[in-house]
Amino acid sequence: ALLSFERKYRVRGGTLIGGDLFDFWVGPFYVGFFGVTTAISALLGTMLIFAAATQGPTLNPWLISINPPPVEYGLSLAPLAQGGYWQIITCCAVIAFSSWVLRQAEISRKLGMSYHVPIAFAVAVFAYVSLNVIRPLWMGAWGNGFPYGIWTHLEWVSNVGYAFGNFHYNPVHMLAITFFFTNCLALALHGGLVLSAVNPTRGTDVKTPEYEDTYFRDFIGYSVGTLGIHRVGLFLALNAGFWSAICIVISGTLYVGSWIEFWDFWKKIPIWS
Ligand code: BCL
Ligand code: UQ2
Repeated sequence: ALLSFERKYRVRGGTLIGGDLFDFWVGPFYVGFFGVTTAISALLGTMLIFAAATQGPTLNPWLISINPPPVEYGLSLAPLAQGGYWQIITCCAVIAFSSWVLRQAEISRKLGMSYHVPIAFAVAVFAYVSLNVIRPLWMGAWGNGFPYGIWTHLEWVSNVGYAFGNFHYNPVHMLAITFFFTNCLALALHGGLVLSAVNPTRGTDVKTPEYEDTYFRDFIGYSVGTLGIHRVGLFLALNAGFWSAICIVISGTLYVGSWIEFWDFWKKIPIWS
């Protein structure tokens, strides 16, 4: 059934492609052209994961792994059982994730809102694409992508991490981690502040945003503001994903060798060397 407020927002138009053809809802979900492409590619990709899993040596969910082709295959199309499944599944994933971005954009347009949500999710998609498309292309072999498996993707991270000496020495990895941790601090402050305002001392009124500002002015002499904290949060979150993508895409491409040795330039600066 249509809820009372839905009539106001379930408006026609805003589609990027397909005109009115897919401009409808299924239950609570907006469909659109990109709802159809998401559904098809996500379903096909998922079914191929199951198909590939049944061809593998184990059905233990923790150990199932769909591997990219061996590096010797370079950038060629591999037989299904030697990484072909991985290649098709990766295609399905890229189509599904990009369709999801574009569906978010259509919903933004339909409601006359800005594009913050699709832009934000596009950064996550960029991180995925840099891992399994851009970096393998740049290095000349699909075999450099990560495998689809719970255990094996962790092993990939570990192996790739140590292949560059110690990934903790990668300065862009440091930057990405710092954004993740700062984002965690910002969300803890924000969540804590809002919940403390709406859960006041028993028998007293819920506190207004002025109280939230005052809390931080009393505490650290500054309040970034109720709108400002959301800008800070989005900034931190997007930078976390973005610099993650950069830290891995430059490893083995722009920068080869050990990230530990990268810092030799610092030790060699004439002032103290
Ligand atoms: Mg490290 C990467 C932190 C130690 C090697 N490392 C990362 C980054 C992050 C991080 C900055 C992963 C996040 C990311 O990419 O998000 N590493 C980190 C920390 C430590 C650490 C905090 C620590 O020690 C405290 N790392 C180490 C050690 C090395 C090491 C030293 C191993 C020995 N690290 C590596 C390597 C990599 C990282 C190698 C990377 O490749 C990785 C990185 O930067 O990747 C980019 C980005 C987010 C995504 C990629 C997710 C994308 C999601 C997509 C778009 C949507 C999925 C939809 C889904 C399928 C649908 C689900 C269905 C629904 C549930 C229904
Ligand atoms: C704030 C404010 C909010 C908040 C938070 C602050 C009233 C509800 C958390 C305080 C935030 C500051 C000082 C910035 C923190 C920055 C980093 C990089 C962690 O002032 O306005 O609104 O939720």
